[in-house]
Amino acid sequence: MEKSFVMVKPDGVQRGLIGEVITRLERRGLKLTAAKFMKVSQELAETHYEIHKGKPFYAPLIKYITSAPVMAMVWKGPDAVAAVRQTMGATRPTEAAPGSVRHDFGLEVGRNLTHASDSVENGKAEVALWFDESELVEWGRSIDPWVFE
Ligand code: D4T
Repeated sequence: MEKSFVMVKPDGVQRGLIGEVITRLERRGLKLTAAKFMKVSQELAETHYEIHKGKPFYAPLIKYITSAPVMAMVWKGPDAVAAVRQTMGATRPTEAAPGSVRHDFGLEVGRNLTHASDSVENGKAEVALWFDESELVEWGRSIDPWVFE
């Protein structure tokens, strides 16, 4: 089953939206596999956003993501990467679909509240970057047969 790395970014944490994001993913039927509340080091931020190095928004992005704690998580399910991206909404909140987290709570791309892996491949790489194998919890959920076909 696919895994998606999901982060409630510093603005989401400061605005008290950790529970809102978790609730939406839980209600969707996705399964929580790992979670930790943490401050992001400069090194981790730079590795995670390496692809954006050199872009005008890179420096503010690193400053923002290291400015306050984040909630880092792994969510699992069939098509989890696409499902989570849909629940979060497009990168720019003003382009995010109504009902998505970024639409419902956001305005600016530099304060877009959450991160979610954008491909299955990146999902694997991000889970490995943010979590040790020992932090991933494999568990049986009693409702699984009612959510997963
Ligand atoms: P993340 O990676 O944070 O989930 O965002 P997305 O996957 O949705 O979008 P992204 O990688 O294109 O952008 C990473 C991060 O940079 C911020 N950003 C992006 C910004 O501040 N200005 C911009 O013009 C863009 C494109 C927002 C998300």
